[in-house]
Amino acid sequence: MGGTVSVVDPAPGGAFYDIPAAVKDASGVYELQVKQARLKVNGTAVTLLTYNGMYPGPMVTAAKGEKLKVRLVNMLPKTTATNILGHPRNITNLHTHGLHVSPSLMSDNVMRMAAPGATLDYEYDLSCEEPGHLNFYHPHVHGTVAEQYWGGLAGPLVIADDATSPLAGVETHVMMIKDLTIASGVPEPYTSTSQFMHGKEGKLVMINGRVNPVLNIRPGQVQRWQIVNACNARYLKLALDRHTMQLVGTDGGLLDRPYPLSTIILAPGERIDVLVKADQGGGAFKLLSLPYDRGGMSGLQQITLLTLAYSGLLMDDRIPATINPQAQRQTIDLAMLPRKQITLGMMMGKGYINGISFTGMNNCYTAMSMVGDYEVWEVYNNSGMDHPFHQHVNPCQVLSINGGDPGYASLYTTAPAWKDVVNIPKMGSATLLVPVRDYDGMTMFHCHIVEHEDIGMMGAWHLMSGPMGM
Ligand SMILES: [Cu+2]
Repeated sequence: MGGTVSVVDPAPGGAFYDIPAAVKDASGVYELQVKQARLKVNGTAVTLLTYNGMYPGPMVTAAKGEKLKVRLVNMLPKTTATNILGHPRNITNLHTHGLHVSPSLMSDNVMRMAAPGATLDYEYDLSCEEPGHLNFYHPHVHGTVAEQYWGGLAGPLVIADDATSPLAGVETHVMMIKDLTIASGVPEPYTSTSQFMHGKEGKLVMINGRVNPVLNIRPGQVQRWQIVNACNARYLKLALDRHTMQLVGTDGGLLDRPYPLSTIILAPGERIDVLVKADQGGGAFKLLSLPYDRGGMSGLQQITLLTLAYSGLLMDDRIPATINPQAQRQTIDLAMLPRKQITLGMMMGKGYINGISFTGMNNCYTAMSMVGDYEVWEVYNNSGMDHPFHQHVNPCQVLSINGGDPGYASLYTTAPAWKDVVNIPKMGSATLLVPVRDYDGMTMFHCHIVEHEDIGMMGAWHLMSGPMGM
């Protein structure tokens, strides 16, 4: 849209809220109960969809090599109601966004669904995961993702650091950034297909469910912030007043070293892991989301997300020079690799991938890949709006981006970053190197403006093992 920037600068709120850890039961299972809960958000009572009555959901932590077990209990009321897209309400499931795990059976299998009253047991083999990797969980039932996610269903999922990691002792805060508009005590309902075309952006933009919380930092201290953009459609362009953010991790895990940045774009579904050093002596500083034109209809906003307040005794923390020496850009001859062209489109209230609007696994564009191959994916955006392209199971590295923000393109085409969400700029494109590793089965890729996923901007991805596989 462009034009005038509106400034959203709420007064500093209460103390920063760290999301409580989920608790395992006696058999080592995390139980996530999906239920409605009446909560106060920014002083207003609202009935949200929650995991265990919490907004955002509790923090699930696990370690590389573990078997992570989650029991999802759907305690939403039984209903015959459908949403305006015609999909039955209150059916849900769990997607572990970012985990490199099997898409089959009891693992990250988004084809399973739980009706109200039903339970789904999940078990994830984390042998191929990355230490220090920031992920999150949310529902993935086609046609109702946007409403359930907007209604509150999302929580962090963190893979623990190695004990020897230079980040292991650093004070760490997980930040789920999520927006919401409250209307008559509920999340503002979807009333038109144009809301699915634009994607909802909320009037409240919150960190861990709080408006402009105050986070204390000691002068000279280094803190680690693990940040998730869990908004439906809102792009964030983060900047911390008078401070440099040192990027140490992205969607797929930790980088080789810190990358100093004054601003960084975080599209819906993307994550970053940053170090912040309190090197300004004293004072209070705003974490802002700067205006970003994604081509939607929401206009340009500058939003104060958090206030960083210096307090306490002086420290002399250092930013580590190296973080994860294993992180590398893949150097592979691209000439012989299989190539795929994937074109994202929008028309008349529907989203498309290669001309097909997803309505089910038997009616969608299906990409087929051999486990063990590296592939080059050319992803094109034929619309006037940015789309954050998300693929399950296998993260990629970005080879090139045409269009959009030059800083975003230069960062992700040079750093050894693994990505499961890549912003494809309006009328632009990106080329991705996709290793198809470890797991066969059926999974998906889609736009992570979740409204676009619900109206069909999703495809199936058949990971096949065979003579060349595994
Ligand atoms: Cu989209």
